Amino acid sequence: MSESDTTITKTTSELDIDGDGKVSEKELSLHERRIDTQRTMAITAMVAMIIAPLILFTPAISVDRVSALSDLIGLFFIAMAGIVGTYMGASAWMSASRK
Ligand SMILES: [Ca+2]
Repeated sequence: MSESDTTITKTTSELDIDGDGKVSEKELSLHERRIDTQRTMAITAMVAMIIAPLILFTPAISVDRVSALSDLIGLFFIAMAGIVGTYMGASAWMSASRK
């Protein structure tokens, strides 16, 4: 068994949800949907981190309100950066483990 065969077997076993040894179209589409959802979450978090400060700097939001929510705003940015960072790290780790 060559190295590429081992890689294919490992990848196939990860995609084979019901454990019958074959990757069906449904299992493949579930895998693709999961990857698409994770990418959408990371993009949404990145866009939220760009849009949130723009909204906070508009005159519609009072300084008092921003001051009152400053702890929550800080946690929001940490959470969004965590989602983006985890996605980037997991993507890099998964592409590196395939080689
Ligand atoms: Ca299967």
